[in-house]
Amino acid sequence: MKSVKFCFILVFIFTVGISLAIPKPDEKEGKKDRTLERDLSSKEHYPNEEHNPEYDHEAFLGEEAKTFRQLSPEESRRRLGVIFDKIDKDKDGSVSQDELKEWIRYTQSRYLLDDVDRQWRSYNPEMKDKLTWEEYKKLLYGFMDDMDANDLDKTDDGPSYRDMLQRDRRRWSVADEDGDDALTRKEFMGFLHPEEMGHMRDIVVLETMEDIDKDKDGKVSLEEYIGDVYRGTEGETEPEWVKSEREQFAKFRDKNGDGVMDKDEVKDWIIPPDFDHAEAEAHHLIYESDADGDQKLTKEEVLNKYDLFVASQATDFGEAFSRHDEF
Ligand SMILES: [Ca+2]
Ligand SMILES: [Ca+2]
Ligand SMILES: [Ca+2]
Ligand SMILES: [Ca+2]
Repeated sequence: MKSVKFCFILVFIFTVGISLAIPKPDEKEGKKDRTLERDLSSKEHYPNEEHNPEYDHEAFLGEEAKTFRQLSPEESRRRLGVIFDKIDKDKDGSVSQDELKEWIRYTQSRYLLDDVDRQWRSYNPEMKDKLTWEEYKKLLYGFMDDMDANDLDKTDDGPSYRDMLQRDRRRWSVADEDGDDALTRKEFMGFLHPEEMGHMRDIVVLETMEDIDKDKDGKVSLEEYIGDVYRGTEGETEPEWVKSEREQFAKFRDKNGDGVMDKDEVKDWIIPPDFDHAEAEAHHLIYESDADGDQKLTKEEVLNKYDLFVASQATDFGEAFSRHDEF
């Protein structure tokens, strides 16, 4: 009985714990991406130099992009028209780059807030004002009480349970702005999404350093940098993307050219200071659809390019017309 419970808890830890509490690098075809500036989509915008429409759909609609994939072109366009009116905040009949940028930001923050909401409910089902460290620890790490000390320190190539607990503890303390050892929902958001909160960024850099800096000299060498994303087997030729990562390191990551990345260089890498994804995406969408070149989009211009903004199912009409949710 005990082992069944233990297995369950392990599964819980691995699915909930690791995916929620510990920052999980995105996997792109086996390649980790540690950049924490939140991308607008889990899809790459230009995979193999070709434009990926799904990137734009997710940037523009967030989670709702999935719903649009089920719609007929007619219904997809109709809903896009409704969205256009929402984006046009000043109601002048056209969408400016700023209005579009604000919309994309709103889409992204809605996704974030939904995620925090979901997790807050699951850790705090009674919806109390605060979640204490003891409550959180019991829920996520309570199983450790029954474990053998040796197992707690087992690393199998990743952090041990004890490491994970200590790391969570430290992150919790930084997220706990008023120092009462309990997190409000807002503080909990910083704990879950540290990349979103200015005061959490140093801890994100520190955690990343700890992951990558295997020899613990406080610097990330080229070997450590590559080792984080790629482990070649003996005799295997290095894939192209690993070669290009090596060049990236020399050209962009190691800014002062001393052969290693220090803490500031790691910070510039994972939290790029001046790239505004929402701005870039708004610019891209206008560039692609602004037929008369006045830097603003009319509803007609948007609808003419509806497949750039939203997806639709090209052929299946019948099913789509039976849907009447939320619009
Ligand atoms: Ca407008
Ligand atoms: Ca607090
Ligand atoms: Ca090192
Ligand atoms: Ca350097």
